[in-house]
Amino acid sequence: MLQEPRCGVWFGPTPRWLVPPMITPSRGCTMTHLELDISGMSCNHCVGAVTKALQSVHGVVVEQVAIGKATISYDAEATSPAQIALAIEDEGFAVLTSP
Ligand SMILES: [Cu+2]
Repeated sequence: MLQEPRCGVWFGPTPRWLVPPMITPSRGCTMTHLELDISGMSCNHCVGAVTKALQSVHGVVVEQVAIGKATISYDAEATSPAQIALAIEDEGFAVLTSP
């Protein structure tokens, strides 16, 4: 039986709205939009750290990261909001919105 590429692990053509080289959802994959309010961010270094933390989470597509805020989409089959928050907290920031 032919296996469908799992959500979040398929590296295909990058949609215009994504910053390459991001993971793009596979066909039939449902991505959930998520906005996070993050405390402890004060400069571009923090933006970079949060971006890197989010990118390290399997199944996450980073849309935009700014000071105090991150906008992402995630594949609910690959990860969860709790895992995403944990990755940010590992970098020393706090997630204010609990989805
Ligand atoms: Cu900073």
